[in-house]
Amino acid sequence: MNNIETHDIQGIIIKGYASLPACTYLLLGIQQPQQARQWLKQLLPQVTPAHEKPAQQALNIAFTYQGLQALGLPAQTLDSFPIELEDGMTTSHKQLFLGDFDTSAPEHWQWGGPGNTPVHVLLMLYAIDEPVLQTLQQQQVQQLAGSGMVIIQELDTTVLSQRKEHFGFRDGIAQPTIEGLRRQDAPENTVAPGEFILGYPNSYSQYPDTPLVTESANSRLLPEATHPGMRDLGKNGSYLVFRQMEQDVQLFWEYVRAATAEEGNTNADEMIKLAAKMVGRWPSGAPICLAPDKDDSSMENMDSFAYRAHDSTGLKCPIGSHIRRTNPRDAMDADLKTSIEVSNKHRILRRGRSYGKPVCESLHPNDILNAQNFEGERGLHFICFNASIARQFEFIQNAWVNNHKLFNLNNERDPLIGNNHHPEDDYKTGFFSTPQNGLRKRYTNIPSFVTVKGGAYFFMPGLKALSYLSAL
Ligand code: N7H
Repeated sequence: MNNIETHDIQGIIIKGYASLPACTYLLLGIQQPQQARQWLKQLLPQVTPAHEKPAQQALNIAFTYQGLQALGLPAQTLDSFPIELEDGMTTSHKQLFLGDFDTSAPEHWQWGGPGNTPVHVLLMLYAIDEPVLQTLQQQQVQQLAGSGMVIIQELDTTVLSQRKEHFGFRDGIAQPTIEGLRRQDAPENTVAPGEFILGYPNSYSQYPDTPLVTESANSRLLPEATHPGMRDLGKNGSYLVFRQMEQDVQLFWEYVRAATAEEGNTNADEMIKLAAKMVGRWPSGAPICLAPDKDDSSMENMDSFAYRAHDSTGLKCPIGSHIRRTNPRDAMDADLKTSIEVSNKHRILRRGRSYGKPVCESLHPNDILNAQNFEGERGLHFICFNASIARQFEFIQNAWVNNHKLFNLNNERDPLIGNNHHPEDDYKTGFFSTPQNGLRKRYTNIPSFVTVKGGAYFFMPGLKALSYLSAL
């Protein structure tokens, strides 16, 4: 079994901090490298490692490529990071790859876009409640004053009832279990640690590529690399993907209401069923392939299911639904074992939080539709970890979410988060089909329910690597 060094891994990679519901993200820029390194040095004891179970608060930190550069990391080391980190999310190639067009185009972003102040550091603050968070945030803001750093944005988050996100669906249920940690899970959901944490074998039984530094007095605290004379800066680190995604809750529920209305009258059951088919789970969280007819809250945390045996054609959970696209499990076009192996080479650890005021407290679909006030921005600060941004997050986004021919579907993208504004398309709305016994039913003119408002790729170093960076 792998000896996973949880004392050197930052906590948020391995834990979701469910017991710390209050959270804020600070986006920072480095102005004075020397002072910034000094700031980082005094921050080190406050960084939460993964072996701790923080009762009151937690703090984690990550850097963009430009941030590592601004901190003073030598070019040779910067060159050993993957090209995805250097390119970021906003080159024209990445725009095509991720599907960020029209209102989601990087030129409209609130942060991380070409017209915004470059983001260097992401400081993640978690607390047991709002007052503790406020104190932690104030302390951090004070420590940042005169530190050679500038606060670019403070991104707040919101706790929604019953672990729901703004559309009204329970979230954060399906997560891969990291092999070698104490939690046991079914083999098909147990994934090699090197898929998420650098320095451990991945699903190919290989060590992920890792950034390297030359041997020096400072780098001697880092583990030896396989290359002679080099040290491993990546060990116990991970890559963090951040996308701020605004959700148009009214547009979503109005669409499914109108699409299922009978002679102009709302059919609440059919409306919720169509929404659940788009997600692949009912609002309670119950997987629609196990509860095909109606919601069943006794299955709200159920994640032990697959598609091939009971739902190979998508009669229950449509092939184009959000969860079937983002993790096809055993339903890839291959034998069962290979299918699970292939799906598991594209898993991510999701760690995001919602932001903005909910349209209503209960987040029940009927209450959402009757809500009085839809003003204001709300959405998901989507955050995930992976050891290869290209093979994991970008693959999911490009080859599955935005692939309009996935599994022989025709002109369909992810109904929730797919981008329907691809410049090569002559249609600017989406399609979604629900297979039926007989003819499939095809929904048309699906607008974009989600708009990307910001984003960046970050490297979250291990604790020893943080210490090395602070002494550059
Ligand atoms: Fe998704 N949603 O609220 O509808 N997602 N997601 N996601 N997502 C999932 O299983 C949602 C986004 C994945 O293993 C659920 O925990 C929303 C991006 C993956 O079965 C719900 C947004 C990407 C899974 C949502 C959003 C993914 C998943 C079901 C943006 C990656 C697990 C609850 C605003 C590119 C699939 C659960 C599995 C589940 C929603 C974004 C990926 C309810 C609103 C950008 C891998």
